[in-house]
Amino acid sequence: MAAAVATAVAGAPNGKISDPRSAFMRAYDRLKSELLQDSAFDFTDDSRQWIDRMLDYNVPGGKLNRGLSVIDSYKSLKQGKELSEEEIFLACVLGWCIEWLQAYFLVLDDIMDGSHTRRGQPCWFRVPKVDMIAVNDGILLRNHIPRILRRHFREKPYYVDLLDLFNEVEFQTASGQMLDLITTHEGESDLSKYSMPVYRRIVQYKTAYYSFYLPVACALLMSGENLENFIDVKNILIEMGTYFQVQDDYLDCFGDPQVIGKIGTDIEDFKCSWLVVQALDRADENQKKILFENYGKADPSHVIKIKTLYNDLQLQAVFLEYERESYKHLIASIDAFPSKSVQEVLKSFLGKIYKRQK
Ligand code: GPP
Ligand code: MG
Ligand code: MG
Ligand code: MG
Repeated sequence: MAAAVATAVAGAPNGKISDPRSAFMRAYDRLKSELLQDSAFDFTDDSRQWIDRMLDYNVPGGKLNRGLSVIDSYKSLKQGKELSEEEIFLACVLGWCIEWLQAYFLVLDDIMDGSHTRRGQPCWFRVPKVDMIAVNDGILLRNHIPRILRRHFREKPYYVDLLDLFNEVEFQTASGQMLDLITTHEGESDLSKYSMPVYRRIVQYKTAYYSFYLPVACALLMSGENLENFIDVKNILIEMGTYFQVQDDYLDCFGDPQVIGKIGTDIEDFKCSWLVVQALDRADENQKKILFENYGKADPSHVIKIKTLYNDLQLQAVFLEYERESYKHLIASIDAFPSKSVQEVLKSFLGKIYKRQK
């Protein structure tokens, strides 16, 4: 798998993109400076500095998997043909639009989840003098996306489809976030309402569309494809996105905060996490009592009781088995695709997340 990841990052030996990551970072600098010169807003020195710092703090510091996948996927769809500088740059721009979208979601999600750290630093709203200005920064991040798209894609035949795609995916994600938040209220009055179908619906909407479908859909639009012809691809990507969020939930409890860059809050927040759904499924009456009495409480003594119960129920082993099975199932579904380039896109994406530790 390490080799697959290396190829995905460095590009196939016959391709022109020898180092997509550095091309990608150069595109970030250009997009940022364009936004800072945007004549629609009369920047003062202070306001320019605020945006500059806010962008650097929130946009480029993640794994960049989503953004880099646009370039990677576009390259596979071109079946080894050399990409022009222009094509590489445009794929990078779409990749950054997804990273901007992600930054917008994370700034607001961290407020809603009461989180403390993100990507190894305090959440943006916890930074001195930021506080609830972070809400407006989230709105600004979101508004940067159509400005970037207009500047670079306005003349393209697929411009309207791109705008529509970003709007649709944002709507799906916000709907998923709503399900995540209101389900938590239902769980507080009756924890036994948490089940696998409830869980799957939340994560499909809050994570899978924007993290998995969106990068590939961007690459397809750039290649001149009609998204309506790729419903099967979309369904596999949603499956992959669900697996990715199960990993996120697992790492929230069992991951190393130094490695994942964030301190988990799912137990304290009463979240409908994959772990609590599995625990409810396996617990006897006594263990259920422990869950009902301790889940969703901020005090560390309660949290530790939940973690001990997760260990007693061997949820780490349950997760490893789930991971193996999901991988097997996804590979089999991908292999059933007639198009080799679509297979390559999907396998490369899966290779980036399989057994991830962060
Ligand atoms: C991940 O949930 C989902 C999102 C980040 C989407 C947020 C959507 C909004 C409209 C704000 P999570 O809370 O498990 O993520 P993390 O563990 O990274 O905090
Ligand atoms: Mg969160
Ligand atoms: Mg959340
Ligand atoms: Mg999480």
